Amino acid sequence: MSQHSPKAKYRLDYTAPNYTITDIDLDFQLSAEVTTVTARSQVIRQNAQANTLVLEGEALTLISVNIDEQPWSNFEVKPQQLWIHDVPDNFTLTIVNEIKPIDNTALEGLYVSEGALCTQCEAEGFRHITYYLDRPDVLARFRTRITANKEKYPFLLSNGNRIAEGDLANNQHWVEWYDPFPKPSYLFALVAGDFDILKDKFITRSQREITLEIYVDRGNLDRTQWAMESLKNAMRWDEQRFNLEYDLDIFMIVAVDFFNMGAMENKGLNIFNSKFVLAKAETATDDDYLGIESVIGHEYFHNWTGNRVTCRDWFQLSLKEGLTVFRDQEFSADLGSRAVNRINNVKIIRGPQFTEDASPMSHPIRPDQVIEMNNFYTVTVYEKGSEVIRMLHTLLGETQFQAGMRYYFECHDGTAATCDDFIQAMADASQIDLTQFKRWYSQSGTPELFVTTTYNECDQTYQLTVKQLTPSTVDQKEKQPLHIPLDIELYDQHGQIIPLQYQGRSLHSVLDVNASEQTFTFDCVPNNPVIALLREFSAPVKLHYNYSTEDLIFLMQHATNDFNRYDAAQMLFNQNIQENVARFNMSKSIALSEEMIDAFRGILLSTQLDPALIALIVMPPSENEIANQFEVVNPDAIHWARQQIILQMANLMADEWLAIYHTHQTHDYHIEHHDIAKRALKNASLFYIAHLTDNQCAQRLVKAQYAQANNMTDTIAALGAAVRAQLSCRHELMRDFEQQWHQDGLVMDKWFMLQATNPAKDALQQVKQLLTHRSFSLANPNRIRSLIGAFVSNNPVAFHASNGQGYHFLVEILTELNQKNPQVAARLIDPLIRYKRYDLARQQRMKAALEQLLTLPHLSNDLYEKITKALAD
Ligand code: B3K
Ligand code: ZN
Repeated sequence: MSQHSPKAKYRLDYTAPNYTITDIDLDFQLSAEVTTVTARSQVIRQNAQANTLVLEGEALTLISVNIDEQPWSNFEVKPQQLWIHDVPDNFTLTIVNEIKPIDNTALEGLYVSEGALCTQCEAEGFRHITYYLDRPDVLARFRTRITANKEKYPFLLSNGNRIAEGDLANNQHWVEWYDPFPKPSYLFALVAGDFDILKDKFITRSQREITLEIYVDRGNLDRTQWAMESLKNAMRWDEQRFNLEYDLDIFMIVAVDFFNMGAMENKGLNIFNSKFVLAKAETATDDDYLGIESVIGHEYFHNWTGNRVTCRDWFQLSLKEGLTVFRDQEFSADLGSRAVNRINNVKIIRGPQFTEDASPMSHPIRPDQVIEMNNFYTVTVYEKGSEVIRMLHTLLGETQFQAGMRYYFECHDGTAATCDDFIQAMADASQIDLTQFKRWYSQSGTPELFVTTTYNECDQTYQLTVKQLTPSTVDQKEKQPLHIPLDIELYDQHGQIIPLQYQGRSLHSVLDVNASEQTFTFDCVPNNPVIALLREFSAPVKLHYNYSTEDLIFLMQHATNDFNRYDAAQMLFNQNIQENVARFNMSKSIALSEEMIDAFRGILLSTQLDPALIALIVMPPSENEIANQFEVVNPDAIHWARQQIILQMANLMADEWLAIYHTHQTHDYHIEHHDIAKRALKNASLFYIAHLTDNQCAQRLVKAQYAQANNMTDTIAALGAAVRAQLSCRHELMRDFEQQWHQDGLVMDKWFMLQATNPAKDALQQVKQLLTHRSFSLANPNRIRSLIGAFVSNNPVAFHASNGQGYHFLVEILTELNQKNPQVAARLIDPLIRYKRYDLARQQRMKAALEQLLTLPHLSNDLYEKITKALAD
């Protein structure tokens, strides 16, 4: 058994801090081996009853404690805390301590990335730098002075504005920064290193000139242009759509190779995983470019939603994350294709988010109970959180929503707020009652809507009955009805919209579903209509409605909402997959209806639809999305059914794929939607072509595209098609790619990912061998995710192989990562904690693996929380 049992914290136990800190002066004497930190804080008692100041601190060597410039000995060093007794009401606290950045493999606090020093403080990393009131509701002004070797670290950066600098003896230099905006410690940042810099400026709408700087490893300047473009677009967009202007004189982004997540919104000094900064046509795909745009936007938007208004406590994380994801999604949708963005957002909800709801980690978007905060940076808090904001937007409309945002800032700028504060501001500004809506914050799980309809020919009425039900989740047995906006549309047999009305009043297309069961009646419906339900995915729910194949095909052709067209196609795929999973279990061969093929052929050849939308419509749901429709998941059956459908669609539509492939070629590489869309459809076609029975044709086109590609999107599409379809040319292409790119970690991540998701029987063996590949390192989170993460999450057949080898492998990896990088380890374990979703034989093996992990010496809180939840279930 594990040696400790960490205690959970509960949302309802929140109490205001006993002390606060208004100002802090930080002095760093930097070196990778030992850094000395002097923190001089202005402390004020807030609670008259308190007389001991309790500070958080981890892995620190304490040197001294002074109060009002005098040595203070009345303190105790506790595990992960410093208790300072009998302190005055109002005083200057000076703490000196040492840290060892070089030993910091967890990448939390101050650590080394490729020779540079950088920080990651959210959620509780600042306590790895110095003893502090490391909680988001303590807001202080930070002054930071950094001293370091000038050759090794020519650039010394921190939050705010650079106010002074100078040279010292022994090749040392110093820089001082001051951030006038009070902030919690999690937004503190420091970077020291040698970089290339891309500089630019932005003139705000009030004519202030902002200096923009992007810092990257030397030699990478030619990959920074797009990030800068995205940053300026984000700044402009936030002014135009949200009326929000940047507030400091400088905005910096630093790209580092070693980073646990995507990026971090530190005030004025965003630190990014280099994956979300660096791009040029030869190394980055269209998706990479769009990912950069979205993450640059996301972190920039946090300046208001997160930094100017922050979270009172970590249970409120969705206050900043759900809202900021909503803002970045809208940014991407306004700049690019709204439909494509919406569909990709929905795929995350239907894939990973629904999976999380059905797992031992199920939690509301505002969790109630947390052991390790880092475990709650989840798709539920982020993506479902964003869906909740989107539903508010749907209910209020853009104008009222923006009025609510204005009011929110009016009330809470410069403070640490709660989710309830946000909803209250929205309700007050719009005068809409959001009492029931608030349940979305406290109730976990995936709501299901069961819809039935009846048409009455005599009085030309149409009735829609909606039942809602949220199945129990591990964390919460009882569920209550939610306020669900259900956006619908009715069509006559020609595809014309039938206006919604009742007794002479026209009705809004968004229905307020708020009871366990309710019926909506529409009159003047001239004939039995086809109904489009959940337009634009108006709520993060599972929808059940008995659509006929004919209706689905009709909606693919006629729905006015692009998401609905896609969704109809998904439902069609799902019907067929479910039938064929049943056939697999009876050892029968694949059966596909001809009308389904015809419907997809029609979409593929449409000249009206955006090619990017077509590319999404013709792809079956992922194996993980499919799995969410089954009580008991059979990865082999799901893989087989999906694969067979792909083979059928490839061959039955061979001529069409080839024609589309040839008519959708692009020449010069441009990052604009028109070209991205063309490439998307061309590469979807190539994917199907690779699956043709005419193997020669498949190999010829795949090899030709690989050889001729002038951009990574086309290169990786060719390589991916070869691997997915197991073409024999894949070996030579993969070898060639490796030779060309082995020195470039970010590019190699694409290659590792293909190896990891290879449908070949020996995928696991390959993955194991690649652990010693010259481009791989278990110290770099990007490499871990692209090889190991992709294998355990996106190669379900291999990971869940019935011999249990996949589980053994994960246990070995987690054993190694448990102490080295707990955050990354805890993400990798997710597929294992969901054992209840599989057959008994697999369950037993998965459970045994979890039990083995629980005996690890020094099990991290991160893994402990997930394993114990899983085993308790
Ligand atoms: N706020 C950071 C995430 C921090 C994660 C800490 N484990 C990035 C973001 O959401 O913008
Ligand atoms: Zn965020």
